Amino acid sequence: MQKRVISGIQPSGELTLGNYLGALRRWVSMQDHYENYFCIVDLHAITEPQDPQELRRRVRDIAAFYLAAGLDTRRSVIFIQSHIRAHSELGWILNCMTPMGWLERMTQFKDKAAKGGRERISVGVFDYPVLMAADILIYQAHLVPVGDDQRQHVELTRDIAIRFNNRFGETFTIPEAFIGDTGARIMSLADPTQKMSKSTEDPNGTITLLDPPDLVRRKIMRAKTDSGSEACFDPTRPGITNLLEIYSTLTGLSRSQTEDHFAGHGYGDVKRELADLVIAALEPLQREHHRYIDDLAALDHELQSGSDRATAIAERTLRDVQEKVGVR
Ligand code: ATP
Ligand code: LTN
Repeated sequence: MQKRVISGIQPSGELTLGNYLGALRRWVSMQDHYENYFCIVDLHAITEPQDPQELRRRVRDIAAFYLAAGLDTRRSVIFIQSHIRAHSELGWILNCMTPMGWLERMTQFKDKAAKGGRERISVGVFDYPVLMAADILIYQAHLVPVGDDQRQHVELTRDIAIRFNNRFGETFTIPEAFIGDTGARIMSLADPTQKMSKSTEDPNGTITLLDPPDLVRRKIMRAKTDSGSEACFDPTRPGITNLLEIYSTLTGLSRSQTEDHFAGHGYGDVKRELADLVIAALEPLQREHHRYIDDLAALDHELQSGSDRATAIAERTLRDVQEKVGVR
């Protein structure tokens, strides 16, 4: 039996190069070896305020990118999280078994609480990891391919599953985070100490998957680097390190091969070559994306059939959990 894989992206902004390298591109490469579930986690996106129309548009936009990047509905179940009610229902049951202290230790929550203030951020932000645990556990997934920022959430999912199994008997598969050696943490081009992220306010730091070539080039040429000149991976020089990291992830070269490639070249050369590389990588993605967006009826049809397949599996787990807990 093939192992099961589940992952998802929030429709909280335009997809970024970080989402592509840390998540989407890896999913595509794993597709043949696993039984795959990939969703668009709209219920997670609404933990922050979203415009309803814009949210609906982005869900389809991301679905189009899933397909454009090469996810194939014959090999992967592609669906929208909110279409499967069982995620929310399992989420509630898991809420009742998760100590608040566990959630208070989540760095994503702590960061958001520090920035937004506890009076402003929603309970959803606090509870976010429990819904994510439900997403994962409901499919009895073995592996969760994500970027480095999600490692702690997958650990929490394991803790929740182990605790449930101990109390009610073997119920959930204990999942593992599956994080790449490269590309797991692409940093902002404007502030390389911060993660590149789709909901950030600084557009110069983020390359989105729909950026036209001239904009990609401009952002990369203006990327913040230090005053050094030698192109090498060095944690004290996060700007150039980030550019080299993107380069090595896209080319498949190791870090030392990347340094050898740029030996004797300055930062300007790295930026020029990287810009060409990123533009070339985005071109087919953008072309295919347009093709899927041009036929929304076909896209919706694919999403509907993904929901049907996902529902069948999710309902089975939910029923088992409800019976064990005594609410069925
Ligand atoms: P937001 O800004 O709304 O938090 P995000 O851009 O961080 O969004 P998510 O939807 O939270 O994206 O994450 C989707 C997937 O992309 C996750 O697997 C996450 O780990 C990965 N990912 C996000 N940003 C990066 C990044 N900068 N580098 C590598 N992987 C990333
Ligand atoms: N929190 C994740 C998105 C997410 C997810 C999931 C990832 C929600 N549910 C289930 C993997 C499996 C993030 O990437 N920000």
